Amino acid sequence: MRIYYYFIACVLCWIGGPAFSHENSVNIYNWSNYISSEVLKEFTRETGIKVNYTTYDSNETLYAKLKANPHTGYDVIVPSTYFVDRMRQQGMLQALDKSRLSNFKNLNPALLNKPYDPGNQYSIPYFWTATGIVVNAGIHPPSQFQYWADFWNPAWHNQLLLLDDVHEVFSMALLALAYSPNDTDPEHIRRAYLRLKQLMPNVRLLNNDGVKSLYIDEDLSVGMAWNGDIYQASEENPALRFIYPKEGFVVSIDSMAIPIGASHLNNAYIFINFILRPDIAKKISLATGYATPNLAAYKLMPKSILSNPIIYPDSKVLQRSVFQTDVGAAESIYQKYWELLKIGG
Ligand code: SPD
Repeated sequence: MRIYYYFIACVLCWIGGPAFSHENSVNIYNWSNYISSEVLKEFTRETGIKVNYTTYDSNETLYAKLKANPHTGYDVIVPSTYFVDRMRQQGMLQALDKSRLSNFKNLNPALLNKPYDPGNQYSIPYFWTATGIVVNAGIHPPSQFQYWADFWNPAWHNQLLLLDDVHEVFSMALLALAYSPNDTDPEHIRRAYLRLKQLMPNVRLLNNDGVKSLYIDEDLSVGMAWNGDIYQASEENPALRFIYPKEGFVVSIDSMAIPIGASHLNNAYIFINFILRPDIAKKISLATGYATPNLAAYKLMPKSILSNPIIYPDSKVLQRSVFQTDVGAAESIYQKYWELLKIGG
C-alpha cells in the first residue's frame, strides 16, 4: 500500500504538480507582487495550513499551464475577468459553494455579478486593477504623456517599456485609434496591429514581472504599467507618476477561483474566506497598492490610501475606464498579430 502511494505521488510530481503532498497544505498560484509574506504567515499561524505559493506574470501563462494539465494540484488561482469567463466556459473551474464563504458578504456589490461570471458562481474578486502610463518626472515632464498616442512620438526611440500582454498592448493601440479595447472586428484589430508595428522602434522591452524594479532603478523612464505595481515602485522612487490616459484605459477584476484539479478543496475555501476578511483584505491592499473589492475593509483603511489617485482614480477619471472582456473567437486574430509583432513582422 505504501509503495502504491509513493508511486502515485511520483507520477503526480512527474506530470507537473506543484507540491503533491498529503500534508495539511494549500497550493496558491497568484500574480507576482500580489500579497505580503506576513499575510501568508498569519494564515499558517491561525489555521495550521502550510501555503505553497507560486506566481505567474500573465493570464496566458496561468491558462496554458492549467490547459496542458488540469491536475497541477493548484487549489486557488487568480485569473482576470476575461480569463474567468474563458476558463469557466471551458469547464476549467469549479462552481463555488458560497455557504462555505461566510466573508463573501464583505464584497462591494458594485463589483459582483458581472457578465463575465453571472452570480459569481466561479470567481471571487481579489483586487481590481487599471492599466496606464508611467513616467519618471525627474526625466520627462508628465505633460508629454497624457495620451497613449504620445508613445508614438519618434523622440522616444527605443525608450518604452510595454507590458508583455497581448490584450494590454492591443487595448492601448485600439484606444489610440478610438476603438473599443475589446474590439472583435478583424479590420479594427488589423489597423491596431499596423499602428503597433509603427510603435515598435520606440519599444525597448516587453515585460511584466520586472516592471517595478526597472522603474525604481531608472533603467527605464516611461511606458505602460498596472497601477498597483507603480504605487509600489513610487514608494521607493518618488519621481514616478502614474497617468490615466485621456483616450481611456482598461480595468479588470482579478478573481480567486478553484481549478477543477484542486488537490486541497477544503483548504482552498479556508484560504479564500481568510482573504475576504476585512483586516486581511486591508493588509494585502496596503502592501501592494492594488484596490480592494472588500467594502468592509474600506472602514479600516487610511484615508490617504482611499484617496490615492493611483489606486482609486476618482469618478471623473473612471468615466474613461473600459472593463476588459473576453474577445471570444477574435482571440486567434489577436494572437496571430501579436506573434508577428514579437518577431518583427
Ligand atoms: N503584478 C500584479 C499584476 C496584476 C495585473 N492584473 C492583470 C490585469 C489584466 N488586465
